[in-house]
Amino acid sequence: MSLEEMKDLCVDEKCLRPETSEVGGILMTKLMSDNWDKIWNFQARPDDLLIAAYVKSGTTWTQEIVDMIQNDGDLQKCQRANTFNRQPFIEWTRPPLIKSGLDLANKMPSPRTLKTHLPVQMLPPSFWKENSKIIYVARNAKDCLVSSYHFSRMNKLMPDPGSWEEYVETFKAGKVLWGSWYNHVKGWWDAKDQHRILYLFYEDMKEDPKREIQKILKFLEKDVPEDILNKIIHHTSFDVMRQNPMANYTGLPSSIMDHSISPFMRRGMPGDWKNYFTVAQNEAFEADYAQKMAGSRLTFRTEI
Ligand code: PPS
Repeated sequence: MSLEEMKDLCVDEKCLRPETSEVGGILMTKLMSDNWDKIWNFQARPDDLLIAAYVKSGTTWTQEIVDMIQNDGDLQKCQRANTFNRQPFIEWTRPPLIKSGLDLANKMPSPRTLKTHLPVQMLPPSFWKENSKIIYVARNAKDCLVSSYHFSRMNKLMPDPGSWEEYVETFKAGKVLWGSWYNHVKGWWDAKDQHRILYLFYEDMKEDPKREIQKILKFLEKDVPEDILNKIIHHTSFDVMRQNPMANYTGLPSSIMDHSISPFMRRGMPGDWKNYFTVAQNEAFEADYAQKMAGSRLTFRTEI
């Protein structure tokens, strides 16, 4: 479908700010929950690679790194399509604007790389049965919150976030699409030693992309020469990806994602939460965080 055709389809306000409903206590768009049986019964393959993350945790960044690795640093090959068409987002659908991730994945020849934001308990069981490799990326809660607040403002396929103050409470209560951040990062953390899961942190990737890309290479059992590794680091840096129309979501019509409200590639920096949280909001957030994360050995850096 051409961009012009997509624009015409998007004039219909009904496609914007979707209805939501819950599956297993997790908020989803109604389109996702109506499609849940198909999502749950999705057939993974043993050579699938799944990139899993809570929303706004560095999914697209990891997708680009993986695609560059799989294509040995060939930029042209990585420009073949938008991120969401290169690596199907299995649970997402918004017909007729965005092709169903399931349909795309089902038609894709192996080996496939797929994306999900599902919490671990909602992952289609075939991924466990087939023992597919999974890369999970986690990002500290406060930066995730800030990023998803701005994303929800600019992306009309997300529920309206309301005011900043309202959104802080909505996030803490986990009443956002794909559910609670706290349960998501803990759930995948607890699963990581029982399955083929590489658990990465956004802050580590920012601090030392070379080290983290090398972890991905090892996990994928790939090796690339030093010059290709440096090319991958450069091409997947925030400043370069921000200019890459195949990774920065500017290919979608502005009636869907309005980058003038807030660009998809917005700030890309750990610690940006300090520009938004008041002292009182931060104190309340920390107290609530300590309760929700009590008993977990999982720790995050909120700045680097
Ligand atoms: S989504 O829509 O949930 O899939 O979003 P996701 O890709 O997980 O997260 C988007 C945030 O990641 C930032 N980003 C990057 N940061 C550093 N380096 C690179 N290369 C990079 N690519 C994307 C993006 O800017 C969003 O974060 P914020 O804080 O909003 O800038």
